Amino acid sequence: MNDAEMKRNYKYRNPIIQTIYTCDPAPMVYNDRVYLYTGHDEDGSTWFTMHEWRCYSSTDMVNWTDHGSPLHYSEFEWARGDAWAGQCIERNGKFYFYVPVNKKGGGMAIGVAVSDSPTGPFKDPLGHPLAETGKGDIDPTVFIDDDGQAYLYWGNPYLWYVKLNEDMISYDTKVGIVQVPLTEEGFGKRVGDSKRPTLYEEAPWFYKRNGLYYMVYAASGIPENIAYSTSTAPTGPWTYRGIIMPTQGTSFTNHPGVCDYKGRSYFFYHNGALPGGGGFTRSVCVEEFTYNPDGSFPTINMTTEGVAPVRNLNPYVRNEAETIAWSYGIRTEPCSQGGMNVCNVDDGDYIKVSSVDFGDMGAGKFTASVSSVSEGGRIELRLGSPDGELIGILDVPNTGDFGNWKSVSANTSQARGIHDLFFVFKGEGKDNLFKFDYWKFEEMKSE
Ligand code: FUB
Repeated sequence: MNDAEMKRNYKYRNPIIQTIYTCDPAPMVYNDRVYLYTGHDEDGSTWFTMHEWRCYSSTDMVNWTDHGSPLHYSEFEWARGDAWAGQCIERNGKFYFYVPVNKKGGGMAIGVAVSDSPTGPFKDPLGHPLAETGKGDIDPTVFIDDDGQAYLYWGNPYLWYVKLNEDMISYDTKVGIVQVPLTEEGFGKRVGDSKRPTLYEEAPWFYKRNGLYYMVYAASGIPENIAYSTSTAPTGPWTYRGIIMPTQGTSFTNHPGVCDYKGRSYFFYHNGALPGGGGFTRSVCVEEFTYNPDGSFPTINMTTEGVAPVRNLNPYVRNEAETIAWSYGIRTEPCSQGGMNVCNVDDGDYIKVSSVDFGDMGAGKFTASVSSVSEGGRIELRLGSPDGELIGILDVPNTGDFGNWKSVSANTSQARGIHDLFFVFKGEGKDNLFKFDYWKFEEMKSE
């Protein structure tokens, strides 16, 4: 996609994050909400230049709220960089984020960071790696079985696991670090690479469904596809089951994350679809799928349509400006009022919020928290598209400072029913017009 396509492709739902490059998706369902942890490819990267992880969440699978960065590699005092693919899991109200980082002395190792909140901040409780073999310690995946035993798998080119102790920050040293036998029966046969005789490459995603254990992983070398193996036990033996997602998109890596939410199954992955995108500037996408009756995966292809909303958005409560289905031009940043806000708002940029349910009474008033150091600008409220029906215009004044937030309101025409809502930013051709933290509609009052 180029920049012009990005602007006009407001009907797309993939990639699900447009404000930065994201990769290595790891969904976690907690308290009726899907949290999505991702890596962050820095703009213009020509290598896996990644300093932090990012967190997003959604209750409808189409509008994603940006929670910023819950963890930076520098939290690990022993690390020097490479915030690569991680996964977070909840246990007894605490959140455990397993990640690979590059050690100060060199070489990747698996660390763990802990938080009381799914959005962080996460802290390193150990001050040293949780696990390392010295042989490709990347891409940890974690799962807690029904009997309470937690397993951590990881690795490229080898596949390792440990049985985590109940504290989730240590493992059973009597069992130690176990190397999974990468057999042809278990992981398929690779031709032409004597060092990697099976299809297994990296990025394992481990979980259980209906008594069957699944190992979904990046496979077949570069460029990667996504394949999977299953087992009737958490530690194998594994049976190779085939390719789920063929090699597609413009990223030579891919990385799976699978979850169920509201009775539907979702497959997260990454590609290079955003403008400037590619193997080191990737973007997370999601597809809905249905398991075959025998528990096997269907083939899942990358799409731009993505997934349908599983519920509508209520505009009559506070909504974060950084809750976004699709956006053009804008960025997000930590907000001086807490949380995140939308920034880099230039004339012509827009945000789409999907499936907004204005109800039968309809909206009568719109209020937003904004700040500006210039003469400000306008937020046009439109339905259906960036040039769709205009239901109101909010004038954003100069608030004197970007840190000086003001609540401003505008009357709106009586929008009723369910619509995609567009915030279209206007400012006579100017850049950096204002910042936008949150918004809310009020219902039209009955006479
Ligand atoms: O994002 C860096 C690396 O690329 C990950 O660790 C791999 O899974 C691949 O996606």
